Amino acid sequence: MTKLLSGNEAVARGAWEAGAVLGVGYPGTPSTETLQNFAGMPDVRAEWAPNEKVALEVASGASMAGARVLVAMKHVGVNVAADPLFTQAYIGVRGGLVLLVADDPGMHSSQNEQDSRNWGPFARVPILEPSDSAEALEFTKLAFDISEQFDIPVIVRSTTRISHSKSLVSAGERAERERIPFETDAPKWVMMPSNARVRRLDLDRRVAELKTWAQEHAPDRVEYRDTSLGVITSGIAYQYVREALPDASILKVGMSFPVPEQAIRDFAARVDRVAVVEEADRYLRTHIAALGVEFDDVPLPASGELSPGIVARAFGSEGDTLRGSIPGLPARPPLMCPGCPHRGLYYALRSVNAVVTGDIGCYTLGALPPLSQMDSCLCMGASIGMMHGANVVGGIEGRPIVSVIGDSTFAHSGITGLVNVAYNGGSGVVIILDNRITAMTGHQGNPLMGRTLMGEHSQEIDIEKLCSALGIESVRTVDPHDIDATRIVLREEVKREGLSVIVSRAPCALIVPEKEDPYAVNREMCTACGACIKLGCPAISTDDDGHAEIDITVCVGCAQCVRVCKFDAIESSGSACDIGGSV
Ligand SMILES: Cc1ncc(C[n+]2csc(CCOP(=O)(O)OP(=O)(O)O)c2C)c(N)n1
Repeated sequence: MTKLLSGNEAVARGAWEAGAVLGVGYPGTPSTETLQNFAGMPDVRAEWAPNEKVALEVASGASMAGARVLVAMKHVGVNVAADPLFTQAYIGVRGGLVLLVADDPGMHSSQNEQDSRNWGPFARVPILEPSDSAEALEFTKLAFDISEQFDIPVIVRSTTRISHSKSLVSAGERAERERIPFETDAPKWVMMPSNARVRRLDLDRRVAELKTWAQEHAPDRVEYRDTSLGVITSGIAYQYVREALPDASILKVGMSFPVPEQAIRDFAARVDRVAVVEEADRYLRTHIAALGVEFDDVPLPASGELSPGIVARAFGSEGDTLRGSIPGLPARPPLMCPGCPHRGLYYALRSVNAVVTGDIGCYTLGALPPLSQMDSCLCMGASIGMMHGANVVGGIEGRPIVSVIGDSTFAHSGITGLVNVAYNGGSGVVIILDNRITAMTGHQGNPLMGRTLMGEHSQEIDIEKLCSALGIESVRTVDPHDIDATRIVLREEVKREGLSVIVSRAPCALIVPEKEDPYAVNREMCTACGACIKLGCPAISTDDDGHAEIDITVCVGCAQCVRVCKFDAIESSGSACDIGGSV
């Protein structure tokens, strides 16, 4: 059956066809839809874990129990999961264990750029690299077979363009598999030094066997056309090479670890000139150079995404490019939505002149003008540790240090940071922005709000009780839409000695079932003071005289602007002006 699927959908389908019974992961663009799609397949269970490390550990247990299991995360998630990943390679698997890792070259929605092919030689795990959805499905199925045949976890590496673009796949049936029976096997599964030393050597043996197998069976593809130029490429870069250099011969690497050494040598021997086109790191180039195979080092960018145009230009031709900015277009920076509760919290935060250690989520947008209330953003969970680090070296300019962290991020890796501050007797104000959802990645559930990926209700974690259980004396809750009340609590807490937590709780504007009536500006009362504009709400703009205007089609009636207006110039839209019909 032919279907039009995105790469993420195809990986989910491939895992299902391969008989995987469990999918587990943590959301992260561009990987998120993989698990969401898997969750919708019959006869499977799928779970969001609080973070990627836990996800991989759950997968490890499922594999030990003999089941096939898919794990999905974005590239930075593998950093979090690296601890179990490296040792899982020593242990190997019982049921096949496949890890979908989606990289984000060009950082469309990430804090850094990483080339996950490097995990291959680093952790000694095989890597398969699809270049379209059909391969995403086929390679995922193959990955499960390789995993069980060579007793090893396998990475399927995708990138944004593979994960998010749709192409045709040939969908098959699900292979119903018998569960592999559990056997007690401590030398394999208990990684204490004496066992690990043995498994370390065994891992090298398994990778060597895989390398031999791969010479015949790896999903690499050779396409001979004009042999004056032979391009070695992989993943999405293959598509760009086909478009930019339609006559070139191509070796498309499908398994990027172990690197297909013999295939590279054979290909290089058949073409006059070899070039390598790869996105992100010099991964293939480093390995090919180590083989002693000569190639033309064409000028490719060292970071960011490739495109057909970039590839064409690297080979000296003009090359069209569909991408790139069109001159003269106004910039459209990302914005918090109208009615976003984070906005109210940041507006209130202005009043305490704090150094704010930030974290990752929609609330990172508080770093942008006009709010400009974030001084750092390192990685998920870092806000609390950074606050503590800055405080224990004597603070910063005598200013209070406040950390801001979202609910999903707090569950991901903030709790341990908070335990650390409590344990070490640290100080500072931790603000947990509890908008009842993992908003930034598209509204996934998380342990603090108690809805699972299968749509079940589960125990909602009580943040206030959790913090109290850590011995934190001051744990307060505010409604961030109520800016004055929030400001009062912030002022009190930054003056307090020691550690305190403020839970800023109001649901994400996109999950509030009923919108309130919109507001409008009474021009007679408006003094053009600009206070409401400083909220940075997309519904508020100014006219030529500097008076505020509210777009009633955008306003959701959160009333934050009403609260910051000292002149009572913002009123219910019905009473302030004729808005011409119902809204
Ligand atoms: C290690 C890692 N995993 C996943 C992500 C993707 N990611 C960025 S923010 C975020 C969650 C944000 O949710 P929350 O903390 O609740 O804040 P909100 O967006 O709801 O304001 C996720 C999953 C990431 N950046 N790093």
